[in-house]
Amino acid sequence: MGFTITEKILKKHIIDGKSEKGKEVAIQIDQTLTQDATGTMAYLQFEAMNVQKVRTELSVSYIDHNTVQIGFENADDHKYLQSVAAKYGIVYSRAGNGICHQVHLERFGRPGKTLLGSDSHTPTDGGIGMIAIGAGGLDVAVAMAGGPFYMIYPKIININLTGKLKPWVSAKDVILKVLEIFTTKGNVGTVFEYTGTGVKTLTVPERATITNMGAECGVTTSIFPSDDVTKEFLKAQGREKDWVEIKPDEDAIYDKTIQINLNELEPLAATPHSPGNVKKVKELHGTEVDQVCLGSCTNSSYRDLMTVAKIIKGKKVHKNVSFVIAPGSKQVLENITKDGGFEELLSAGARFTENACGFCIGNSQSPKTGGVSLRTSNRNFEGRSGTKDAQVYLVSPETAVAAVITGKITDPRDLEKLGFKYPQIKMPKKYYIDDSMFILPPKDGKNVKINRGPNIGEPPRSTPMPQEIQGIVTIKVGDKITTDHIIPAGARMKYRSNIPKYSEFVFEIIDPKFHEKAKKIRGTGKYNIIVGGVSYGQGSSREHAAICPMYLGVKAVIAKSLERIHKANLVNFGILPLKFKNEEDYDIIDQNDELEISNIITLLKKGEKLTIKNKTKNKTFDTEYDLSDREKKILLAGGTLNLMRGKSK
Ligand code: MIC
Ligand code: SF4
Repeated sequence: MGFTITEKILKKHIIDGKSEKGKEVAIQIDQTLTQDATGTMAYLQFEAMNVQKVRTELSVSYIDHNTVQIGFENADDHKYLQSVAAKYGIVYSRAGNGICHQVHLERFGRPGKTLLGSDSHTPTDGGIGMIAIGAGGLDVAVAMAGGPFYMIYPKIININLTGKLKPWVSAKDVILKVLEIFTTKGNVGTVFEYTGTGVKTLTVPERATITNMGAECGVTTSIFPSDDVTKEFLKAQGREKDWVEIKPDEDAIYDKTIQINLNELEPLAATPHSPGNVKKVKELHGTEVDQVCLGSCTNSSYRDLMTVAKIIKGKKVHKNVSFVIAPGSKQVLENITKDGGFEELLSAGARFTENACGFCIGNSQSPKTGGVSLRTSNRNFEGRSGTKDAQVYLVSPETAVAAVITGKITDPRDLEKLGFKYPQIKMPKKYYIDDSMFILPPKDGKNVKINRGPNIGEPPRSTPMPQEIQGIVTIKVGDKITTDHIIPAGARMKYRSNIPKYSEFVFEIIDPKFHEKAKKIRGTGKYNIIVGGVSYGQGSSREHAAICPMYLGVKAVIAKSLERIHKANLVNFGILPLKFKNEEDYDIIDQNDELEISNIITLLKKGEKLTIKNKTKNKTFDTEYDLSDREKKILLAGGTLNLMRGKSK
């Protein structure tokens, strides 16, 4: 029996556990990446592990999220991160060098290796044939300290691509098609593996757009083969030696195969407020547009920006549209500048922002009240743009530029009727490369002093799991609650290193009084309990969506289903993640109900179901949990840091 690409790479990295679908395995991590918004907490936790130096082949600390720097907080974080990188042997990518995923793909991604990143879009590097997984900062800290990463041995779904994309249709439309098929829920514990004759028609950055947004389906990761196209890309990056061929065996067995004929795809858009609300662009035709944003880690490559530059060349941005561009990296910006694209975009009226996450995370370029914004990024959750009632659509660069020109949502194929030709962009044979924005660590960082500004606190710890939880349902939420709902980013993100302050914003967009209520309840000796619907904790990997609730005294989450990264973060911070055994029981709980969960330690150890008493309604209901023995130990100890401290005593 042959092997899939995923199996081939995992086989070489599994250090504990059996390759049995649905079972937990421990894998060795070759590379890690962090970004500044999750990184500070990850390194504070790493410091608490008392390790002299990172034990990975490569660890990179990127500054790309909080680069707006209003107030001292972000700059303090950056200095802290720079000093930690020097001390512990980590490469530091300075603010301005670009978005972690784009830069990592360009300069460090290696086929056949494993990458763990404290950002949910780490699977971007699956486009170069890596097993690249997003995780909470604490899991990345453990990997940097040489520990394994624990994952569920995945189901592998084969997405077989045939044909070739037609003009005006691009990689974003492929992943939007995948989102239409698989939606944003129900894909936990799965890997998407792309194969087929269509693969060779896609460049590495196009493949990376597809693997990047697999995160929106909630899969563990997505991966492409490493082939001649990969080799060409690495060669153009001056890294041909990093290439190895990886392809599935002819007789590889997949759990399921779906076919996508690239020829048959047409321009698609994700409509407000979920990446899974996919419609044909032609159905949205004519909607007036206020803003178009090109960039983010999804569509900010040389090819994306040059395509738009060549289409808009000689034209001007429509008078009602604000056209914002955030290039993915300094390398992209320098290359489009050398090849004339920058000038074409600038003279058309584009507003260039930093090579950073910027608009995508809502810390700048918020649209006007009720504004329609077309973005090439990957998430359009309500409020994420910084404007609660903004209508954000996710589209390809081609659909984006069509709106820039016409001022309306326009099927880009219609541009031909207006005399536009679809440009064929040649990928550079050799990129202009300047690595001067990376600061390499000294050989021996022992004497480096860590910079700690006043914004940098201690990583908080949880308390051991009690035998009994007497709690109040502080909030009951519906389906598809994202980590952006739980703890917003945007302007609030500057408090990432200050948990007491950041905690004031838990559930801000649903119930701004949540934190006051939660503190009051905890003050009475009771715990807070969150009740959620399907796919609770979608989206970002931010472990603050567990740390801040923990800080406010949340001890259990009961939901219809939980997303992978968030569930792991809950465990890491000692919060019990439970699922309703019968989904209908969700309906017999109301906000403010008092619940009692008894015999927790005893039943967890035995692996038996937990029956919860709703004291307010005088009813009971059963819950279940997917927890390995390792996760149970973490929960009982009150989180990973407590467990590690206990072990090292
Ligand atoms: C996101 O796209 O939501 C983020 C901001 O990159 C997050 C990480 C974070 O919250 O810092 C992610 O995707 O994990
Ligand atoms: Fe940055 Fe947006 Fe990508 Fe997250 S999704 S890493 S905020 S560009």
